[in-house]
Amino acid sequence: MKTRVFSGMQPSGNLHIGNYLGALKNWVRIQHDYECIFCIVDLHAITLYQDPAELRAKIEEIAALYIAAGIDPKVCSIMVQSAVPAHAELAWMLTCVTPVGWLERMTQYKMKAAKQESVGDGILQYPVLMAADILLYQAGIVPVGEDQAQHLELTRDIAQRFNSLYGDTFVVPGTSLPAVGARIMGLDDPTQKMSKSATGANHSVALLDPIDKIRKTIMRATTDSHPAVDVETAGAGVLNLLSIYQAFSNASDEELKQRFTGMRYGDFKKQVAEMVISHIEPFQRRYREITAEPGYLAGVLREGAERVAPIANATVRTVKDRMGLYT
Ligand code: ATP
Ligand code: LTN
Repeated sequence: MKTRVFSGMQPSGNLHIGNYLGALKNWVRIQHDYECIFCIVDLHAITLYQDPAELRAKIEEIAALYIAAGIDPKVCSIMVQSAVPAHAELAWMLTCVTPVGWLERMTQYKMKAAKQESVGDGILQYPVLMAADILLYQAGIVPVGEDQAQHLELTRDIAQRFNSLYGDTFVVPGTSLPAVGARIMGLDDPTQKMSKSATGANHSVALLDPIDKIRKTIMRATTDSHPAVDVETAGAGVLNLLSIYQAFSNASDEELKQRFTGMRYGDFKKQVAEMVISHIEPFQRRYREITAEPGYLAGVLREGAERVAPIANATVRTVKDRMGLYT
């Protein structure tokens, strides 16, 4: 049997080049080597308030972007988390074996909680639901960006704790981070991770941004006070642009050095912008084709859920049995 891969994104904003380079690009690369399930994690998105109409539209938008970026729905299962109730069911059972201290230690929880006056329980439970997503399918590989590495360690801890309490039940999954692009930083502030929920006008390049806007955002990216590129001494802003160029082009470190050393920032940024645009333009073309076909996405998502639900239901049945619940 092929190793199973599971990963997902929240339909909570506009997918950006960080999401693409940190995760989606890797999914496309490995889709033929494993049995892949790519999820749109709407139950995670509602841990922060989402406008219902916008959320519904975003779910199909993300599915269309997965396909536009190169995921083949005939080869992989593309599905919406809330369409398979086993995700929420297993999350409760895992909650009951998870010490609250493990959850309170999560960096992302601490950051999100610090921004809120009243902290919803969903923010704390978020990584348990993520563990359920993965363990439900006995996934061996989880390709994500670096910000999710801590949540995956927690997933392994939860799986091991369950296995030691109730007997071997779950595959303990591994993390798969890309060598370049695992953590793309904000273009307006290279000390902050590029994020869907950040609001600054020049923060990110979204996959559906107009081409002109992409060019402008990259040309305005924060750099440093040096006049020209020096790969050895570059500050965070220039390093971020170099990573973006390298991740899109698959250029080696040596090629990058030769191409850019001594180049003035304006010319350098132009080349980065053109590299990004040369990849994003075809995504946008395919996105328009996919969304113009009535009923196509709904069909892909229905089929995806139908394909994976039996796997998820079988795991829930085993877990209930192991825990002594009524089956
Ligand atoms: P939000 O800001 O709403 O939390 P996000 O931009 O972090 O959203 P997610 O849906 O949480 O996006 O993440 C989807 C995938 O993209 C995950 O695998 C995550 O690790 C990856 N990812 C997110 N941001 C980046 C980034 N800046 N660089 C590389 N990978 C990223
Ligand atoms: N928390 C992840 C999204 C996510 C996920 C998953 C990723 C939810 N469930 C399972 C991999 C596997 C994030 O990127 N914010």
